[in-house]
Amino acid sequence: MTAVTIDRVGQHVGREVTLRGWLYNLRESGKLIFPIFRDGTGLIQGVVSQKERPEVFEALRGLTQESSVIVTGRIQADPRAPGGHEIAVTSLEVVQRVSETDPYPIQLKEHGVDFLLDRRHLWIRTPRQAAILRIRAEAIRAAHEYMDGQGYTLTDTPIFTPAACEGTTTLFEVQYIDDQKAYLTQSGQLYVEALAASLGKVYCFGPTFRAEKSKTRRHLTEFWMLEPEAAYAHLEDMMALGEGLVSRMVQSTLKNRAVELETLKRDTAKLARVVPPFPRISYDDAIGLLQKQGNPAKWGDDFGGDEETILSSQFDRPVMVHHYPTAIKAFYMQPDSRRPELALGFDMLAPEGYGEIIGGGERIADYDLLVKRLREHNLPETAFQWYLDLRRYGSVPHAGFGLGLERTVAWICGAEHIREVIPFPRMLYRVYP
Ligand code: NSS
Repeated sequence: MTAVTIDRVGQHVGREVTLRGWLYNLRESGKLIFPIFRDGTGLIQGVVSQKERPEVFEALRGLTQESSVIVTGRIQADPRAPGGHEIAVTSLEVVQRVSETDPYPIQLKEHGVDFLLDRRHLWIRTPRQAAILRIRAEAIRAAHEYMDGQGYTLTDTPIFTPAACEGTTTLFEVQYIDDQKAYLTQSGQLYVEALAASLGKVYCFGPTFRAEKSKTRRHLTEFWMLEPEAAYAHLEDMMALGEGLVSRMVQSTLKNRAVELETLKRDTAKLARVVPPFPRISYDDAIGLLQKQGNPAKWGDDFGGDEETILSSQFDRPVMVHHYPTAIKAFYMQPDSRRPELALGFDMLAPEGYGEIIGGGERIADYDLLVKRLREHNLPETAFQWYLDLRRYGSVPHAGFGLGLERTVAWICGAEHIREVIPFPRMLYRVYP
């Protein structure tokens, strides 16, 4: 018997096939049983009549949710069935029967989020979670495709690092071999800067870590970041690359994951508008805009979630805010030569209150200025000698950014909280399962 997946049953109408998966739900109606099976690619309803298949009927009767099963039956088109097809089951093998006394803990009803997070290893089986994970995979695939198409070479940066990249307050310290200390990387940026001087245009895409003490719907302690870096590139180049990358991720998801977006009941009209050009506003103008909306922000303040939400709600696609005050940005940001109090940096804010999805800009290329900044930020110069070498040997203007994968996917999915869009979220007070 041909083993097929549920997403492909449409090609087997009228034929008998075998599906391998799990019992998702069961409805008994007199002499008929309607099981719903899932196999990771979708759901399909089955039908079994007691009269025609007494042995299958008995095997299914009372079968517990999430028992694993191999099902053989004839595929029939049925416009009323979810997915448009039904399987008339002719035989059934129970691979593992979930015990009646220890039933599957996640029922087809609402559960509290802590209950679900404690059972994340099971929660990921539900259709909503599976749809999110498929969208995440599509967003990653589209991102790689876009970056490759732009001539960027994928390079992997280390996870154990000797120093901070994004401030010392969120560093995870690990005891390295013997009594050496190391830190989990906050960003691959410093290393892609070195790689850009080797390969020209590069990007890394990997896990990054921040000991975030904030418990918000936008923060994880372990998240994935895509970080392009290009030699001889400037702020404007990175804003153009960022808008191209984000629109490709969104448009590819719309095209290739329409079923999953439907499962999530995502308003796709909002996503369809996400095409270049994205609006760009200066920090100066952003402050003016906030004040006009009655927000108390004043020049020099960094933006928090509230400010980001107000700013992004003015636009129907992501907005890029550029030229922030140097004082509130990272040590490596290149100041604008015309107004050195401003940095050649930008953030991209997603619509619908999802906040900052990209941060980046131009890096300091000058050796002396970089040393000065390291000192101002109290960073250990010895750990940065290799980074300073990049300014000693053939320094060039260069720029890049970091795109937070989970924030981007949370927005694409319309997810309420970032924890749903990574298979096993790591957050303040949560490293289980
Ligand atoms: O701190 S960033 O704004 N910038 C950097 O790390 C640069 N070193 C990147 C670069 O230029 N190569 O972080 C970049 C993005 C930010 O816009 C968010 O989308 C995401 O990383 N981010 C996070 N996502 C989830 N959880 C947390 N805690 C988090 N922190 C940043």
